[in-house]
Amino acid sequence: MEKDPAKEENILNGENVEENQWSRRQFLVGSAALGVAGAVTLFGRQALVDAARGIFGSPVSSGTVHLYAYDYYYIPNYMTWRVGDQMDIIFQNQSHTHWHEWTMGRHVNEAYFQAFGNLPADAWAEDFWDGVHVTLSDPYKVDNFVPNKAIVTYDGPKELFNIASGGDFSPTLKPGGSIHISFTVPNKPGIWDYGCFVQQYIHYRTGMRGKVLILPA
Ligand SMILES: [Cu+2]
Repeated sequence: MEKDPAKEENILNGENVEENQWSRRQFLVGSAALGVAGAVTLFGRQALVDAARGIFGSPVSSGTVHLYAYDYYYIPNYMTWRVGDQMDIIFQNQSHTHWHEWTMGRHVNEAYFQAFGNLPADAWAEDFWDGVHVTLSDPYKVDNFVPNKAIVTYDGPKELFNIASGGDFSPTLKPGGSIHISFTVPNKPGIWDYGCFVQQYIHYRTGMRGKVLILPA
């Protein structure tokens, strides 16, 4: 799809402070990020992220994107999508020990952070996947999948997806698990957050989160 610099400019210079900051942000992406992933233990996760942000730009990611879950961060942790583009997210849990999920939305309910015991599973006030057509395929070691209000097509036997209810749209993978999520980027431009709320939001609070900038068509 053709870029529209004017519309892109509107997004980047919007009234939202967070959106204004976006143009200065860089992000971890693709094979280059994988190459430095091994250095995490040496330099620390935050240093790595900061360094990578200074190195890479933020091109539009259309087509296939590999999204990796580690303890406790995602690679990439920044993505740029464009309304109307076809996306194929291969979500893969690289942890050998931890369950991880992928949720996406806006306005995380931070009141839950101070809570104890069983917490509500719907952390986002606004679930990005509400009303979005999604096709799931190639499930492997899926702990459970919550469709919430997405319109989901399951490619293959449904029982493999361990469909659950309650909370935000969220594939949760066992260690080593993976799932393929296909969709057309809906008309929801702006900045969205993603994160993992496993273990009473500890993963999210520890830094297991990222952002997607969605540009208008
Ligand atoms: Cu997690």
